Amino acid sequence: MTSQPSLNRFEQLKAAKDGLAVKDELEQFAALGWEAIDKSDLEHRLKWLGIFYRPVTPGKFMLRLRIPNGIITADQMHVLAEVVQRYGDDGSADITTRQNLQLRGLRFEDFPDIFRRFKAVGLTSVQSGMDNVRNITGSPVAGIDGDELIDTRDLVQAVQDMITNKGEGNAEFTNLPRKFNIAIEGGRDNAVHAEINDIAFVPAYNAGELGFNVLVGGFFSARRCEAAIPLDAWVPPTAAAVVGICRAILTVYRDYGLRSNRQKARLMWLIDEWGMERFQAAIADHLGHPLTPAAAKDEIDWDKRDHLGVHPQLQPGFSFVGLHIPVGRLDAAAMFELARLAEVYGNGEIRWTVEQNVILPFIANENLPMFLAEPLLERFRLEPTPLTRSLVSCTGAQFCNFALVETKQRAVAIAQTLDQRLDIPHRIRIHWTGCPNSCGQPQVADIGLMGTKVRKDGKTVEGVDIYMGGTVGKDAQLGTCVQKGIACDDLIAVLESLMIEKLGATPKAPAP
Ligand code: SRM
Ligand code: SF4
Repeated sequence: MTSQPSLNRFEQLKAAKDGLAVKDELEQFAALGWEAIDKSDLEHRLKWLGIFYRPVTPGKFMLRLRIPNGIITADQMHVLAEVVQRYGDDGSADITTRQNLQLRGLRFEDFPDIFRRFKAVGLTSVQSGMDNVRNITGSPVAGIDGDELIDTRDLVQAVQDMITNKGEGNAEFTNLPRKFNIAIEGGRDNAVHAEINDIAFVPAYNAGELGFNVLVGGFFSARRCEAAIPLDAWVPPTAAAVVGICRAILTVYRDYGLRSNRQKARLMWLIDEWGMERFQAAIADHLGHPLTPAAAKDEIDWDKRDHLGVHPQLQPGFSFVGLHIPVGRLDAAAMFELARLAEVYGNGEIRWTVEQNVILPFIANENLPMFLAEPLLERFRLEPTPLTRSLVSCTGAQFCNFALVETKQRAVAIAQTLDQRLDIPHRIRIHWTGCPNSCGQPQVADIGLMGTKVRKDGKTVEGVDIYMGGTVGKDAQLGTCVQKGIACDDLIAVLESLMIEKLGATPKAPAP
């Protein structure tokens, strides 16, 4: 590691004791009770196991999983549903903006048992928080999309296995300077938002051979948001090549990433400080061979799909069906039902999307009518109303102590109201995020709403800054802030005007 002027307090915390060390102490912590756990272990190191203490709901913990490529089996889902069910009304799960699941309401004393059950079905939550690589995203229709270029599933799994030592925890990569995101896109529509990841792989032909161009340094933070930039490197679509370059970049970042100011610790800040040439040379040095220059163009040339509804599958005679899960919130009953539907009608797979929705693949076409009549589809619809359809929301004030506003419930209520009032000719993607950390990715949305506090009638109330102009798919571009400090109570009127003036919406004709 380079010597750096002074280490920030999180670096000191990690130097005092590695985050992963709590793995061996879990049984003891559970026996003692969470109140007896040292504060720095409770609030920080437990995140290396995916366990998040929630100051908003003390004693009710959140567990963030790792779901490579967003795919789980019905057996795994069954276990997750059983875990959530234990906690009655406190238990729930959220589909995250990284194609992942977070379980809520968990009691600390149950974690040893929960982890034993996870191990039995091949689930892991290791290294999913703090200064680790987050859930690795891949094309949600990998292996079932007739237009796919590269199947990302094994590649994502191989990268996760390298980083986490097959889910057991890997001390080599548990002390990065900051969080780190990796995405592998195998389709033409950039379903994973490649450009907002620290490393992104996008399909590209190099002299007729299909592989990936590599992008680096994309990230959002309260201080700065950047789209990823080309590393000017191309790799073949093999696990060895993809894992190799991820390992090289992570090693360089781990050893040279900036550790004094935590606000400047993401990968892009190191690239800025070094310049791309020096960064590339360091990666090549680690690989032991020069980088193959990037292909002149990538193959992302479609608009982004949302996968809702029934779609013919690569495999003849089968369809995949995308169901809309309002702002990604699930309860135990819905989780059991999804597992059942996947088993009865599909091949047992359940897939999550970064839009916080679900895809059930391998539904035999002759069974579609029966499947489409299942009661769960009245709740999780194939064709929701236009604004509800493309709604994404971060956790917000219900569980997140960074939040400046409540997000999920408000997001749904406002979308439903505007859906009743407006005819929407084109999809309008609205993303809510409860604070400037941007977990809800407001910068990729047509309309992004970022929580803030505003003064109204002499009082401080919940409000938002409005972002617009985010585009996805081909030519993806980050949106920017267009209006600041709108009180949430005034938001419906402001959004209604914006949609009419700028996005082609028209008021619905009054009912006769
Ligand atoms: Fe995030 C911190 C939730 C995706 C940027 N994020 C948090 C914490 C852990 C804060 C906390 O301890 O309370 C939130 C947990 C709240 C809770 O109880 O759920 C949280 N982030 C989420 C999730 C659940 C939002 C969602 O509803 O989907 C997403 C979980 C993804 C996953 O499965 O791992 C989530 N977070 C993101 C994304 C979007 C993405 O990855 O595409 C971003 C922006 C992209 C990026 O990171 O470059 C994001 N989260 C942050 C940041 C700002 C990072 C920075 O460099 O400053 C923080 C704050 C931090 O890390 O200090 C943060
Ligand atoms: Fe919490 Fe802010 Fe992230 Fe929303 S954006 S989950 S409020 S940290």
